Amino acid sequence: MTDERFAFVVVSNRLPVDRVVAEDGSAAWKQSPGGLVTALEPVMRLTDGAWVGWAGQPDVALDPFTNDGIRIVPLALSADEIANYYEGFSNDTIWPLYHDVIVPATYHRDWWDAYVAVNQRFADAAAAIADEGATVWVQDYQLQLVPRMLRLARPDLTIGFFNHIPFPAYGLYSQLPWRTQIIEGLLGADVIGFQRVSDAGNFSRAVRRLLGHTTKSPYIEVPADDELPARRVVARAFPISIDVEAFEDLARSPAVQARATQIRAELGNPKTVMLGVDRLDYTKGIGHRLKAFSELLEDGRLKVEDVTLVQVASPSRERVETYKHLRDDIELTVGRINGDFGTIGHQAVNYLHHGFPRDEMAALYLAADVMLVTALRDGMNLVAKEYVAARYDEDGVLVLSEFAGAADELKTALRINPHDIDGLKDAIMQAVEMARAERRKRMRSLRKRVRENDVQHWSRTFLRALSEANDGVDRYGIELDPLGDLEWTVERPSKR
Ligand code: GDG
Repeated sequence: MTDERFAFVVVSNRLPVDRVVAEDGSAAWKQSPGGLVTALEPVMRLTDGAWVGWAGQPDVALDPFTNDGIRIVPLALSADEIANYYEGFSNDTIWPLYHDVIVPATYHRDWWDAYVAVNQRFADAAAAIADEGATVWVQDYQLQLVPRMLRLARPDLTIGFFNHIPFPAYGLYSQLPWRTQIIEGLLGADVIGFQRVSDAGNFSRAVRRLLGHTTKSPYIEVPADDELPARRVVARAFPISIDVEAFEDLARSPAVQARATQIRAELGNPKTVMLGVDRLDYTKGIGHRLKAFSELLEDGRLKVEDVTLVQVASPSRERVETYKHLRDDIELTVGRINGDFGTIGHQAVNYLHHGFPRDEMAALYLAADVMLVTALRDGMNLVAKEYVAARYDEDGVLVLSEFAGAADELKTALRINPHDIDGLKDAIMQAVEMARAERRKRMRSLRKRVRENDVQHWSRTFLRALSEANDGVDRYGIELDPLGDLEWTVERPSKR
């Protein structure tokens, strides 16, 4: 390990960089372009912060190193741990349960044991490098036990937790055999952040039902137990976002604009290009979207000569059984739709099962007249916000599921219930036929909202809540100047 100490530590399952091994066996680090990295970068640089996480491959033990100004502290996981803690408990127990059991959640006691053991390792790693009085920000559902483990080891720390996925209603959550341990794990944090107000409400209800603690939003009064003193915990919504300015700059670049024109031309310049961009995940409602689209072709309300649906389905969790079945289902459906409705020269669905660079994503957003976000359940859905950020031309129509967290903010999108196929079909037609003036009006208002609540706003608000929850001191000194720009003036936390 290392004897370095840091005033600010982020802990997440995956590191913000991926270890890429070339064919000749040499390894290199590639920045993973997630919203989380963008969100935390400014504060990481100014605090000389460290990031603890797994490098994405089994049994790779590496020393800490610096990447692009951020200290990276890799944590090794064995192949067994990946199978049980990550693919098992995280992705086949918690993920389906927290997404309203769209597919059944699987409960295995040995997966739980691995989850506890690996969470303890993450907590130990963070405890070992956190300076006296440091702030540790734990990310997401793979690490829900870390806050309490960390507090037990290091009561001097200020601890935050952010849940990137939904928190389910108690009727579902109560299925979990380890429901009390998870709640107790999370309550080790000073501030627990959720995407939506309803997620924070579901969590507080679970705390009342399982532990009987007093809650008065946003506070939860946690009484003393055998190991920890009484504390007040904050649980509330902090809707995550994207780096809006960077995304818009990308979309405005001449190369991306030229590529957007080229994409439309390569599709045969149809009247309408529709787009879906998702990890290939059952939560995203890709099947519902394809069903609505194929029925519109079948009904003759859409013609294959006029409309093309581009569906980017980036590969995800390919070793988990449910995801293998999902891929087969989706690809069978796409094949059927293209077989039934395609002509020589006109493909109904342009299906792409691979990842793309960010500038290609921006070009796709610019090329798309209609963006389809039909998630059955989604913490936020950053794709919806990226589409809005890219549309500096104030054009394009966003069709947005009310089951995505983004629906709380993006009120002038065309809201849909993806289970209501007739309603979804009508919304798609409304989007295809919408007049330019109404498109502009709706997109302007979406853009205003997305600009106001960007990812810098998200991290700043969370860290301010964390400072206040602890001792009322805004130790990051995060202030808005009159123009609304961010100013970060960071003091090291006082020794306590
Ligand atoms: C989880 C929650 C929550 C996708 N394909 C490519 C690509 N992407 C990028 C998108 C977007 C991101 O990945 C996906 O973010 P989402 O929010 O849409 O969905 P999840 O991956 O499920 O994320 C979600 C999020 O965490 C943050 O808290 O919003 O609800 O489920 O940025 O653009 N990027 C590139 N190539 C691809 O092929 N470059």
